[in-house]
Amino acid sequence: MSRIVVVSNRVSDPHKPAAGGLAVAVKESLRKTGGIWFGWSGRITDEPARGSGQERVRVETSGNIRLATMDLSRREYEMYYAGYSNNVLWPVFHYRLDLAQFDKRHAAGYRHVNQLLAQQLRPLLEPDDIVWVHDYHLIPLAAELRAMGCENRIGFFLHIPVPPPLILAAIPEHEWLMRSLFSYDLVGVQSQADLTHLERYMATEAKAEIVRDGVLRAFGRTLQIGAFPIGIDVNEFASLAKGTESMDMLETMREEYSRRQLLVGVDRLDYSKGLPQRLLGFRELLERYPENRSRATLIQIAAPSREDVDAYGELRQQMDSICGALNSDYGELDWMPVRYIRRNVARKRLPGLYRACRVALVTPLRDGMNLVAKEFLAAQDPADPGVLVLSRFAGAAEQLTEALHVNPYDTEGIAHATQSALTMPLEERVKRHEALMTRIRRYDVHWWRNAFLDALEQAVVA
Ligand code: ADQ
Repeated sequence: MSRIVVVSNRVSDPHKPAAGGLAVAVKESLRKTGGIWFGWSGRITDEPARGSGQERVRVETSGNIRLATMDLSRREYEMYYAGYSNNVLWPVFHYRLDLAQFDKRHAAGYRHVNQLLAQQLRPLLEPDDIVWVHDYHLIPLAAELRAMGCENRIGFFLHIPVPPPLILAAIPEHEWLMRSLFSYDLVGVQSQADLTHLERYMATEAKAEIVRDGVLRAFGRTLQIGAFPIGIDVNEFASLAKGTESMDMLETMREEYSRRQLLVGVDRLDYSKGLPQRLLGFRELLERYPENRSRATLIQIAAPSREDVDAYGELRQQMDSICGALNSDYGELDWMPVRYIRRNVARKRLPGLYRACRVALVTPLRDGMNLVAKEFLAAQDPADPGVLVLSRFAGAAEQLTEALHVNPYDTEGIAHATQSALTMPLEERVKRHEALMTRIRRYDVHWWRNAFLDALEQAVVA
């Protein structure tokens, strides 16, 4: 069996809990088989780093995984990570052209860091290694590796959505960027909608020949593309749920909120997650269905994220103001409608939190998949489960058809769906939960890993 080399922007200690879907999934997919995890250490060095070759890579061993990391200089970080990845690719791929800040220097910095990463990774690779590159920070990595003579099988998985071709075409460097995908043997996306957009882009903008479904040819190379919806580790989550931290959390919540119906949202504080709209939807619920006043409490956990990007600072202020107004307009001496907590919750406690809640509001404006939706369902008591209110614009909506789907821009729609969730009879809750769990179990993180790697091994390379 070939060794797996995972490359992602950030490498974190596999034995420490991580927020962020990618870290969770990569850890869970490498833990069983071992291999190399290569990428940025997360550290920024103030001195511009010099030199090439091996000198910037640090290799540590953590169980059966070798962690190969390098630091970035402040300038590299600003151009590649904050500048291009988070101010161009993240907003555009989430359909937010209004938030994109195009700057040629950032595009050059992005390319430079991808070159640098390829240079550092190249000597670590054995000829039989299978390389699995993750996410939008590293789109041109395979092209850089190929330019250095690397002939390994290389696959790429995009964790975020693929927008329609004309939105992608707004990126000034889109031709270069998307062409570089042809250096991979397999490109995986989260959903059928993403796959359709990718194929249409390749056919119309890159003039690729569609050899057959999922196989494209252009620039002298054949590329296979496919949808591989990411899942969670259901068993690991179930055992977390039985752990003391989770049980303590459940008990604390039940004591603290014994007379309330709880709703929960758990997200990174990111504009793609639709948090202000969700809070306004909850406000609308209290307005339209006053029986929920003094009764329903929304617990919104939001982990701070990318705080050096302007749009995130604005979102933080917006949330402070919406939550403040909600609590002061509707709150009573013995009841606050929203508990807004801007930090991470320890992963071990999450199942207990989810289980204490009757409804989860997962209402992103756009999301590649959204693992919180799946975690919430996996944490429920099958005999008395909670209800998932899910944005139709989350990748997860394609799979989780028995959730209550909403348009996250429609605050009244969120209010009505939330009311249906809060009042749904037990029998219907159980039925929906069962159907959803069958799919979550079947398409778990192991399925995702195996389906992607099998397809990569079998991809026609030419
Ligand atoms: P994210 O945008 O980070 O991931 P998501 O899929 O919801 O979004 O994953 C978040 C993960 O981090 C979950 O495991 C969740 O439990 C955890 N998490 C989030 N906020 C937390 C908090 N405040 N406290 C503790 N834990 C928290 C990207 C894409 C998604 C895609 C994943 C995986 O944007 O669409 O589903 O990658 O591919």
